Amino acid sequence: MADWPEPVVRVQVLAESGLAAIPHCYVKPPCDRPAAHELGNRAGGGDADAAHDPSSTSIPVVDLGGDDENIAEAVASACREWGFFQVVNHGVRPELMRAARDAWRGFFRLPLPAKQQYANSPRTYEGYGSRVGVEKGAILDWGDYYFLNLSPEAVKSPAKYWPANPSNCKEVSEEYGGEMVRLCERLMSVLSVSLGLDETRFRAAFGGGGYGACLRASYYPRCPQPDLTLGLSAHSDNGALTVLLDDDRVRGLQVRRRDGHWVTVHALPNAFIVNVGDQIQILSNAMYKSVEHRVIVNAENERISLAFFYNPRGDVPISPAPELVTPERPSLYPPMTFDEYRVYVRKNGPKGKAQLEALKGQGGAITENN
Ligand SMILES: O=C(O)CCC(=O)C(=O)O
Repeated sequence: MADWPEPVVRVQVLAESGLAAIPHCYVKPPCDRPAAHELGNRAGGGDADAAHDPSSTSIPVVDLGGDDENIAEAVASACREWGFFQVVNHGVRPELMRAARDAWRGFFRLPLPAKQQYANSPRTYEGYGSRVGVEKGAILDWGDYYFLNLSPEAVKSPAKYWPANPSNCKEVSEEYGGEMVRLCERLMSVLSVSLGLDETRFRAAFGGGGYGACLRASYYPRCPQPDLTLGLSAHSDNGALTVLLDDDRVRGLQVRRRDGHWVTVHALPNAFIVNVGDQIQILSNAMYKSVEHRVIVNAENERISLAFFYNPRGDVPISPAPELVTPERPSLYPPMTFDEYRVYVRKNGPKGKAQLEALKGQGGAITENN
């Protein structure tokens, strides 16, 4: 996996060329395209999707400023119903949230050559990228991104991957990452307690303090045919927890509700969107499920988001917590390390939840053929 199977085209360059029709390699099969009523939503404007889709509701809001029992109950209910929730009163300064978003917006606004020097490869994904997965001829997503490892120190992205411009990008991203770790550690305690376990249980199972942390800044340019494509295909997140800072102006994230409908997330001002990843599904023996989500794009506005991924230590085998395994609910997943799991998922690119489902009932480790 040393290089991409085809020349990489920056979606931003395509979008800025003013083309009227998107190239064929971005056209999704009809079953994966957004429905017309889903494309009418813009933050700051009316609630077009709610108006057209009477079943539209948004993900639950959890107030982290409340009392511990209420927080645990709200998180349990959100995880069972949605696998997604928004947090408010989370303690992260709004100025830092704004600065992080602005720094990455600044990066994507640089001229192409300034960005190209950070072009990534499928070996580590670190840097400026425009695709996930190395399948030749794959249908691609309408978005560019920047990916960085923040932690642990041993795998932290080397200096050459940190954009020198905007000049505060590294400093702000590191400070932001530190706040995200603090928030995720709190959420991990809440998740443990919400399943009747000791508050340290989840963190211990994921390797104690040796967590991994990554940041993905996604940039979704304007798209002349948003009805034919997606900014990011349906997927669940492969790690433990994801904390997303949404664009403050433009919506795009959609979550697949239990009835199969896609619901567009309306982020509250200064809220974070949290979702559980595949590793929590495995550890909780599917009491909490990682939920598919995707991104729609639009013709009028670009959109930016910052996803922070809190992951288990790479070399610790993860399997359902014995306390959550019973004769009626046997262990659903074989032990596997997060490093093995990540290689397996990245090789195939976003495939909804098919990859995690394929592991159910398997007795052994992941192989290249899974
Ligand atoms: O841009 C978004 O809203 C979602 C990003 C996401 O799902 C991801 O990076 O995994």
